[in-house]
Amino acid sequence: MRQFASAVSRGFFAFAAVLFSPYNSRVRILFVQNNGIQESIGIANLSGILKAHGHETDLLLVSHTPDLIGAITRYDPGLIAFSALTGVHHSLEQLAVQIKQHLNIPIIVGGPHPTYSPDMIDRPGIDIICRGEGELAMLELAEAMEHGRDVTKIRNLVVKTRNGAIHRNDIRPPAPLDELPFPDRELYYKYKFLRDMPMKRFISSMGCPYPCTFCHEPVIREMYRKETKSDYLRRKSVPRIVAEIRYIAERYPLNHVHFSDDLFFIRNSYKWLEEFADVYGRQVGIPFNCNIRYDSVNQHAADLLEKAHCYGAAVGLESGSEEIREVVIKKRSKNENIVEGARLLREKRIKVLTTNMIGLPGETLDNAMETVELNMRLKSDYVRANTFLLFPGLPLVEYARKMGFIDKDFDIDKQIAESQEITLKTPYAKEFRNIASLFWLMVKCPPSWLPFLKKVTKLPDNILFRILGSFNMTQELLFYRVRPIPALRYFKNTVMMTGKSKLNMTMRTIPSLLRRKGDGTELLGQKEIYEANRGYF
Ligand code: B12
Ligand code: SF4
Repeated sequence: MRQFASAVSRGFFAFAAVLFSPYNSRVRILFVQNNGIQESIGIANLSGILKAHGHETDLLLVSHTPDLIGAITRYDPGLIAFSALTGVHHSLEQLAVQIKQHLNIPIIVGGPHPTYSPDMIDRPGIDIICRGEGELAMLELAEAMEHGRDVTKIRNLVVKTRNGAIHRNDIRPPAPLDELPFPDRELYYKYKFLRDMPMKRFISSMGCPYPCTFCHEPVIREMYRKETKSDYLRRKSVPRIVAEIRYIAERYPLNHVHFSDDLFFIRNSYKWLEEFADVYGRQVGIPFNCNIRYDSVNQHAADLLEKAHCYGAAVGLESGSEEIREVVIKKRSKNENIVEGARLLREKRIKVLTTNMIGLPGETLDNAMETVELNMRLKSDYVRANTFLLFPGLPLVEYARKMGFIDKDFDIDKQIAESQEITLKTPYAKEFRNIASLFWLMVKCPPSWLPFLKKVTKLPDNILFRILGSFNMTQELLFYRVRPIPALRYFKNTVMMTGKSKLNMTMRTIPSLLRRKGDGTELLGQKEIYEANRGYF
C-alpha cells in the first residue's frame, strides 16, 4: 500500500514537474553583449543582484562566440538579456531576430537606448524592454518567471505578449546605491583580456544636477522626477565604494581606477570628496581618473583631488564659445572660471583630458575656432574633439528642429547607424570635419597661428587628416595609464572584433570616409520578421 502511495505521489510530482517545469525551475539568465567595448557596469550590476538571490547567470560576447546559437542552446537560458546604447541597437535588433529564428527564448533589452527610445518594443524579436535602472525589475522578472506569475505588470518594464498587446508600466523609484549588491565583474573575467586590463571602471554615483541639452542625464532625472517623484541623483557612501574597489584590487590586476560617474563632484558640495580623499587616499591609493567640470574646481577641490591620489580628470568643455554654451547647449560657465579651473589642476599636476564637440547646431566656423583657441589657453595634457551627433530624446534635437538645422522628418536613428559624419545643415561641414581630425595638433600651436589654421580647415576632407585624427586615440591610452601590451590586446579584442560581430561602431571616422553607406548587417525576409514579432509571453 505504502509502495502504491509512493508510486502515486512520484507520478503526481513527475506530472506536476512536467506541467510546471518552465516556471518552477530557477531561471538561468544569459547576457549577450555585442557592443565592442569593455565590461558594462550596468550588466555587472544586474548579474550581481540576480546571483545574490540565487539565480544563475552567464555572459557571451558575440565577438568571441563563433557559434552563438550553439552556445546559447548549450547554456539553455530561460531569458536572454541585451544592454543597448543607441548606435548598437540596430545590430542587437538583427541579432534578436536571428536568435528567435532558432530558439523560442524570451529576449529583454535594457540600457540607454530602450530608456530613451521605448518604441524599441515594436521591433521584432524583442519581448520586453526595461526603462531606467534594471536591478529590481530584472530580479522581479526572474522571480515571476520562476514561479509562473504574470510578468506584464512589473514596473520599469514594457512587455509584448503573444497576442500583440503591449503592457507599459511606470518606473519605480531608484534604488539606494548602497543597498544593491556589488557588481558581478566575474561574469566578464572568463575573458582574459578583460580580467587582465589594468584599468577598470567603477561608478560611485548616478545622475547629474546640470541641464545640458546634449546629454541624457537631465532627461533621465526628469523622467524619474515625473514618474516616481524621487531624485535620480544618488551617491554610494565612501566605505561602500572603497570596499568595491578593494574587492577587485585584491583579486585582479588593477593599477588604475576609472570613475565613470557623470560628475565626480559638484561645485560647492565637497563633503563627500573630503571623506573620500581621506579614506581612499589611505586605504586604496591607486591612482584614479574621474569626470569633472572646470567650474567646480576651486583651491579646496584641487587640494582634495591631490590628497586622494587623483591622476587625471576628463573635463567636458564642449565649446569655446560662451554664447553656444549659454544658449545652445546650456552648459553655462564663464571662460575665466574654466581657465582658472584648468590652472588649479595643472598646478596639482593632475593630467587633464578636455573633451569638445565640433559642429553644434548653429555653430559658425569662428565659433569652432574659438573652441580651438580656448583649448590652446587651457594647455590640457590631452584633448578630444568629436563631431556632434544627435541622439534620440535629447532637448537639443527639438532645438535643432525648431531652428531649421534638421528637417522635420530627419531620421536620427539612421544618422547614428550610418556614420559619424556631420549631419546638421551647415555650410561648414568640411571645415568642422577637418577641425575634429586635426584638433589635437591645432591646440598645440601658438594662438598667433589661428588665422593660418583657419585656412587649413578649408582644404578637402582627406584620408591623411583622418589618419592623423585617429592617432589621438593612442594619446588617450596614456591618460588611462594603459601600457602598450594590454592596450594592443584590448584593441585586438574590441575594435578589431567589431567586424566579426557585425557591429555598427559609432566611432569609425576612417571607414565612413571610405564607405559612406551601409551598416554591414544582413536584411531578413518578411516571414522571419513576422515570426519573430510574436511575443513570447
Ligand atoms: C562609461 C560610459 C561609456 C563607456 C562604456 C559604456 C558601457 N556600456 O558601459 C564607453 C567609453 C565605451 C562609452 C562610449 C560611448 N558612450 Co557612453 N557612457 C558611459 C557612462 C558615463 C557610464 C555608463 C555606466 O557605467 N553607467 C552606470 C550603469 C549602472 O548604468 P547603465 O549602464 O545605464 O545600466 C543600468 C540601466 O541602463 C539598466 N540596464 C542597462 N542594461 C540593461 C540590460 C537589461 C536587460 C536590463 C533589464 C536593464 C539594463 O540597468 C542598469 C543598472 O541600473 C554613461 C552615462 C551614465 N551615467 O550612465 C555614458 C552613456 C551611456 N554614453 C553615451 C554615449 C552617447 C556614448 C557614445 C555613443 C559616445 C560617442 N559618441 O562615441 C559611445 C558609444 C560606444 C558604442 N560602442 O556604441 C550616452 C548614451 C546615449 C544613448 N542613447 O545610448 C550616455 C548615457 C551618456 C549621456 N549622459 O548622454 N560610454
Ligand atoms: S554636466 Fe556633464 S553629465 Fe551633467 S548634464 Fe552636463 S554634460 Fe551631462
